[in-house]
Parts: sequence; C-alpha cells; structure tokens
Amino acid sequence: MHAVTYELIKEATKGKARRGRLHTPYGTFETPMFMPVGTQATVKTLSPEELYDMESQVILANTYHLFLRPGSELVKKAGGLHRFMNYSRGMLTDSGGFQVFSLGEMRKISEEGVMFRSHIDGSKQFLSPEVSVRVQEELGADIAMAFDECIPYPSDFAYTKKSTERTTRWAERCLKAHTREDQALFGIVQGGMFPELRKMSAQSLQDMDFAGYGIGGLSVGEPKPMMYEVLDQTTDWMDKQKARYLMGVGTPDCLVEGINLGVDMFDCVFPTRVARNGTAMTWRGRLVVRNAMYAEDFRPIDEHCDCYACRNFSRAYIRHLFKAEEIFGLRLLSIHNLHFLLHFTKKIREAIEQDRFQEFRKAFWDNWEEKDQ
Ligand code: PRF
Ligand code: ZN
Repeated sequence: MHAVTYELIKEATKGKARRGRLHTPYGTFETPMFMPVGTQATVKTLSPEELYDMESQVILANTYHLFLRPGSELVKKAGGLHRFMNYSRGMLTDSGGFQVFSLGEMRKISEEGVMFRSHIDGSKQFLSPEVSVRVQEELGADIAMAFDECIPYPSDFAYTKKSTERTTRWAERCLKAHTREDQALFGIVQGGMFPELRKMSAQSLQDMDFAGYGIGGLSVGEPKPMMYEVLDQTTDWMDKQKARYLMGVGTPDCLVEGINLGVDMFDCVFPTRVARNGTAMTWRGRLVVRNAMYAEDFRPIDEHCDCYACRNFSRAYIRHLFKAEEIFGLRLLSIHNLHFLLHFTKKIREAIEQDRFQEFRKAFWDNWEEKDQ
C-alpha cells in the first residue's frame, strides 16, 4: 500500500474528465486540483491561514531551491517542511529535474546525474536520482517526484529517445533509493512530442509501480494544439487507478482542456507571478489593474468573487497601490488570483459530479477572451 492513494469517484460520460480523491498522510484532497506554488517554502506573500481560507489543498515546493538554500538538513532539523513553514495540509516537492535543466549553459548531464552551478553563489553542485530522493525525504513532503530530464522543445527523435530512456533508468534508481513509507513517490512520463516515446515512457514507468504519475516535458514552448494532442495520447496509456499530474501547467484554459483529457493535478506560477505584475485573473482572461483605465474604477476586480480582495477593495485602490509600489497590492492580487483558480477548479469538480463538464467547458470558452494564446 502506498502512502498516497488515488480514489477514482466518477468519470465523465463524454471526454476523459475524472472526479477523484487523493488520500495522503496530511489529509484527503479533492481532484481535479490546482496546487499553488511555494517554491522556497512560501507561497509568495501569503500566510498558511490565508491559503486555508481559500481552500488550498496541496502546495508545491522545489527541491532545487531548498537544496541550495537553506539546505534539506536544516529543514529536517526543523521537523520537515510542514513544520518549518507551518503548513498542515498536503505538500509535494518537485525533484529539481526541471529547475536544473532550466539553467542552460550552467549544467552538464551524465548517466550519473547533473553537475550545475548554483544560481545563488555560482558554487558547483550535483543532483542525481539518489541525491534528489534523499533531499526530498529530508524535506518530508507527502509526495516526492522522480528525478527526470525535462526535454527542451524542439528536440529531435534521437535525443528525445536517449533522454527518455535515461529518465526511465533514473526513475528506477529513484524507486530503489526511496525509503520513507509515509511519503509517496511519483514517476514522471517524458517522451517529448513523439507519441511512441510517450507510450514507451508511460508503459515502462507503469511496470515500476509508482504511487502516481507526473506528465512532464509539456508546455515547454510547443503550440497548445500540439500539447493537447500529446497529452491526449499520453493519458490513454496511463493507469486509470493512479493520479495524473500535468507539471507546470495551470492557466484556466489549460486546466479545462487538461481535465477534459484526464488530468487530476496541476501547478503553475502564473497566478502569483502575474499578480506581482499588476494583473488579475478573471473568467474572461487577464485584467491589467495597473492600466490607466482603472484609475477611477471603484468596482472590485470581480463582482462575483468572494475573496478578501474583492470583498473589501476596488480596482482603483489596487491600481494606486501598484503605482505607489506598495506591497499590499501584490498581496491583494495574489489572494484574488489564487482564490480564483482554486474556486475555478472547485466549480469544475462540481460540474464533473453532476455530469455537466462539457457544458461547463463550452460556457468557459464562450466567455474566454484569450482564445489565441
Ligand atoms: N519535470 C519536472 N518538473 C517540471 C516539468 C518536468 O518536465 C515541467 C514541464 N512543464 C514543469 N515542472 N520534474
Ligand atoms: Zn477576488
């Protein structure tokens, strides 16, 4: 029995949307779910209480960042990530396999692992399947991810095959190195944009019996129709009884389409990143509160939103905060954006329960004004 199990509750009659539950040592969480990103053991500008208020379930932290600073030994001394940051719901750590590969020139891959230079002080560092698993066990999230290579786009068939096979061998090493029984380990399907390599990756990982599966290497610069096509094929080859996590994807349009293709979990820096840039998320798309047109707009960001920011403050006030570079503005938009996405996924769960997800999907696209993106 795994530390984390997925319970499939209901499947849509049209499309592949699923309603499920993730049982973890820190509670049971409802899927499909959106996971707020807390890279450095904090969801930027928000307290755990504020996250509970918006019904946040699982949050994500990064092995790469916490490995470099403050180091997993310190987090272990603090009693693990949950105690260190005082978050008592679910937690997942990404393996570092994505962040390290985003470093470009500063890294060197071999069968053993990846040598890289720290973005903080330039020091030489090494991550491998064994190191990543040890660090993630010390961090102690409910869910750890296997160490993988996120293949750049575009890549040719030969490189994609070589990398995907290595990620499969790394996945085996991760399983072997993993010892914590109160923590689940998820494998990560790679395979680039090649259906046969996706199939090979999904099938060989399935034979290894991970607690759940990430789908990596998507939303790396490919056109969205291509992402949806690859995703559609990939989920067809995945075990229905295990959770599927589409890594680094979570804008409203991708959530709707990803869920329609059978995905259960998403994470994305988008809501918190654009918040810091003066942008609010709405059912129609982005609303740039910083714009001059909102200078005297005393309505809330969204009249129907019941988040703390919308219940208490106007667009004009939030715009003023941004203009004056007051950090409360960042907080208000972060609260609104995360609340928006968490509420959005809750509405999707209700739609799947009532078997009207396709109606929800159609209404979503009718409202959405960012169709070309
Ligand atoms: N691998 C890991 N983390 C990730 C990705 C991946 O491929 C992606 C790709 N969208 C985001 N985060 N380990
Ligand atoms: Zn709001």
